[in-house]
Amino acid sequence: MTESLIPLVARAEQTAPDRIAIADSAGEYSYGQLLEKSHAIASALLAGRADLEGRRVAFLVPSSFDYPCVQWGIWRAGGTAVPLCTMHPPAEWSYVLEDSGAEIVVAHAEFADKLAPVAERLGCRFLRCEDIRDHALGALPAVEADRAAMLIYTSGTTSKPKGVVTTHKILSWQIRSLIEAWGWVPDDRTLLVLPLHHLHGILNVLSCALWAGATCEMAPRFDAEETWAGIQSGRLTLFMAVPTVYARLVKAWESASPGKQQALSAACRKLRLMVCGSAALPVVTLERWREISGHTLLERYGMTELGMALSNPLNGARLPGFVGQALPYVEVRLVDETLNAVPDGTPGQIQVKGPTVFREYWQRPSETEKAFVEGWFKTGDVAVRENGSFRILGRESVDIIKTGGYKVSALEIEDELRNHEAIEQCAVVGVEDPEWGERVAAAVVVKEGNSLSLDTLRAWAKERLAIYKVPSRLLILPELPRNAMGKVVKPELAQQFRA
Ligand code: MCA
Ligand code: AMP
Repeated sequence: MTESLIPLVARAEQTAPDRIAIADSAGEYSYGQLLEKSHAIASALLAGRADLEGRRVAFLVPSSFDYPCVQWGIWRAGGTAVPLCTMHPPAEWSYVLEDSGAEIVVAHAEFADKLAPVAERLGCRFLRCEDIRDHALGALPAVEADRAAMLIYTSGTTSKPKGVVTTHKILSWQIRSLIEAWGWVPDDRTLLVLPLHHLHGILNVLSCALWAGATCEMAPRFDAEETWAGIQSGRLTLFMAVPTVYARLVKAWESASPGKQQALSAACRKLRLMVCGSAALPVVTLERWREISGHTLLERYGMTELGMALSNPLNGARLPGFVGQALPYVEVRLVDETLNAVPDGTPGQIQVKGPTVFREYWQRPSETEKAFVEGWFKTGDVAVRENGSFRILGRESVDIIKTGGYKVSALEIEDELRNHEAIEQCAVVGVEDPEWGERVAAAVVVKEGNSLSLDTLRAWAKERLAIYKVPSRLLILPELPRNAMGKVVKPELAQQFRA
């Protein structure tokens, strides 16, 4: 058979077929099995066609061996993979299916009954994982590396999430950069505890492991006790997560008996690397983790549009509060409003260029155009460089909130809350929190004669929004603080929550 043009698949074809690629709660699966199952799924998706020609295929599969089988199956059939989130309510799935124009939807048995009506309403072809994973192997198209591989939805300064289009070539540069920087080898074994509708889990953990010919253990979701058990197994060499996960692991360690604490700490020392990112790692968490595990977490900075851009070194000093330097194949500049490079010690916007940068926002040409200047992607994040290392200071927009490592848009949440029958006006802000980084906080003016509690608002919002977008703080105010132009003064509102 001819070698796949999809770089990640081609790597697997060169890996010994009996090497273990994935371990999940049901067992262990080799690279050979991954190639065979993804071929079977690709054949079922094609259903007699020669090539899906970039058609979007959405899939809802929990973190398990089935996930890469379906993802690669979509790729090998020539489709664009659109991952859906297992925790999302149907309203969020519906938005992604509609916006991406998904033609086919694949669901794992656990979610099929909930997703089928959404897919059918939108006229998508609906397939159950168990019906396609053993399909007869057919001919596969030649899928060039320039073809779209993934559409990942990310919130931004617009109300609704946008689809970030990454090609196979871009994804392969994003992977190569991390393989080189963090020294992935075939003997590595990692544990994936992150959701698989975002890049951190998809790229840094799953795809890097599979590129390296290493093994990825896939947990269905993060659980502090089970993650500690994974670390204690002595099998792992690498672990990557968001700051909230490390904060939870610290909490679980602190509630263990002294004997258990000692055993857990000793187990951490068997790992060669522990990485943290997706949101600012509080220095207190870094230090507490160092006391517990003996590891200085390697903090890095990334974005759905870029993969990873900045990283502390694998070998060499990792500075608390800093995210290090540009990764291989990534160019990074810090500029002021006039696009002049700022000197060391002066804040500027992070802008990024290189083969790892995404192609476009799906069907949003003007948003794509606005996101770049002189060929550089404008991250909207502000940083300073000190002694050659970058320190993130924050974001230019108050409307972007990072909570539990998830980026959410205050505008999207406000738009949804305005549909609540008791809400007259509302404004959403992020409020600092030691566990979540930031919490989603809503200030509301209720309509006359109505009342609203946090519990009723949360129950209502959970039907419409992802759990991490649902406000966990509520302030009922007689009026919102506004400036002379009538615009809500969000910093003042955030201050009221802090008070
Ligand atoms: C859930 N809860 C929250 C939040 N999320 N409360 C406040 N803020 C939140 N963000 C509440 C739920 O409502 C629930 O309460 C209770 O917490 C437990 O919910 P659960 O879903 O079980 O939480 P969890 O599973 O423990 O979630 C914690 C988590 C998760 C594992 C840290 O948030 C997570 O997986 N985060 C990672 C996200 C990620 O991968 N981001 C990467 C984006 P109740 O019971 O009352 O309802 S990619 C990126 O950022 C770039 C590329 C990069 O640089 O990596
Ligand atoms: P996302 O759009 O979900 O990919 O989130 C990307 C955003 O997460 C970046 O633009 C940053 O604001 C934030 N981020 C990622 N890593 C870090 C980090 N190490 N420190 C601070 N912020 C980070």
